Amino acid sequence: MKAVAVAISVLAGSHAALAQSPLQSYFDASREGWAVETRTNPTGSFSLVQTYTPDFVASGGAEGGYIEELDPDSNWSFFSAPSAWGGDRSAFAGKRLEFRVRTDTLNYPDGRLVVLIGNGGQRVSHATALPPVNEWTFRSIPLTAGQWTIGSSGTGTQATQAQINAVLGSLERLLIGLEYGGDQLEERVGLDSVVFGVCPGDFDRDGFVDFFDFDAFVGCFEGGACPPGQSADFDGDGFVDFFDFDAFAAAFERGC
Ligand SMILES: [Ca+2]
Ligand SMILES: [Ca+2]
Ligand SMILES: [Ca+2]
Ligand SMILES: [Ca+2]
Repeated sequence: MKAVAVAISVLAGSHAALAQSPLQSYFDASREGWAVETRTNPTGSFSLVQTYTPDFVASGGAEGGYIEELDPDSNWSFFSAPSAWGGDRSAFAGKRLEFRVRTDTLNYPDGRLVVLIGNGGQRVSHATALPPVNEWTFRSIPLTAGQWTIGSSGTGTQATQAQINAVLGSLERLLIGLEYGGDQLEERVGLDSVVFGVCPGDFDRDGFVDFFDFDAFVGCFEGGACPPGQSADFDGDGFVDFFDFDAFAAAFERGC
């Protein structure tokens, strides 16, 4: 009993040290407060032009429901996280932003852009690889130096960790690009399974890396139920095999 009590107190202690659980949108039943914003050129002032309401689609997402938008105008379009995701997110520094995206058109690359805007308008941005057409594609972006540049165009001067932390510390906007077609009303882009501030080893997405994650991964790997938005294909190469077990074990050991 004493060993159990010690183990529980160790677990409780590690939990108390973690300030914030990841923010998550799986769009099971609604658009969960997400919007679409169009903005002027990311290489310029990147000013807000107009806000739209994306469509909620009840099935056909990466898993279950998702949100979707037919590019509404000739500006640069982004999915915009709910305002409740803003504020002091400094606890997410060093963790990750993950999501799944799908586009039916690919002739304009700015949909790759992910932009964080801080209080006072300072911006950092990341350019993902281009997704394949018509396939849900997983993105996992570390909130660390080397992954983000200053400004909104995903190019140019690398942001330092201090600059990333400053934006996360007073976050105003989290924007995920959908501008994958040169014309308006051309590309239809979907978004699903967004997780902000997650550690890869936190398989059950509760904010802690602990034995429950190991248990959840093994259950999922062995063909049982997986946590929402999760798959046993941990390394994302399209196959479930021992390499996924290996990749998960490494992420588990890294912790949070
Ligand atoms: Ca979903
Ligand atoms: Ca377009
Ligand atoms: Ca966990
Ligand atoms: Ca795999």
